[in-house]
Amino acid sequence: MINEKFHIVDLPGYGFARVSAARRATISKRIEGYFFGGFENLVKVVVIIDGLVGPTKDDIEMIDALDKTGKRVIIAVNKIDKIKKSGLQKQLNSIQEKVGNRIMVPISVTKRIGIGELIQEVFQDSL
Ligand SMILES: Nc1nc2c(ncn2[C@@H]2O[C@H](COP(=O)(O)OP(=O)(O)OP(=O)(O)O)[C@@H](O)[C@H]2O)c(=O)[nH]1
Ligand SMILES: [Mg+2]
Repeated sequence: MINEKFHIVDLPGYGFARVSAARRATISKRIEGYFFGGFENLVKVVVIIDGLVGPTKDDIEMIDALDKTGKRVIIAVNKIDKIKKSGLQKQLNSIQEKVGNRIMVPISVTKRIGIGELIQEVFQDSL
């Protein structure tokens, strides 16, 4: 809870944990309900993708589906510390091409790169 105004909620990824298939299905349904159940208080979603891997089919599907609901989507491109400096711009351009005209913030959690920019995007118009 932030400033008694909004919540930041951390959800598990689509690969989530090494759990049973049944448990996985339950979690999956809950996530779907949370995103696609018409929950109006949910206004923004940060989709964290792996910068080295680029957007997976699941990432693109999730981003497209969220877009359709009218939620504002921010794509955090994480682990950019793992990309060779000389190839970084090329990789970011390639990711941008795949995710289309959407807000994308390159970050590294471990090297603390882009965190300020991401916070800026998350809190834009909400303070
Ligand atoms: N090199 C590098 N490793 C990172 C970075 N961010 C996270 N990791 C590593 O990636 C692994 C997974 O990180 P988590 O924060 O657990 O990822 P998550 O998306 O919350 O995972 P789930 O909740 O299980 O979906 C950990 O070993 C982290 O240390 C980063 O920016 N750079
Ligand atoms: Mg997690």
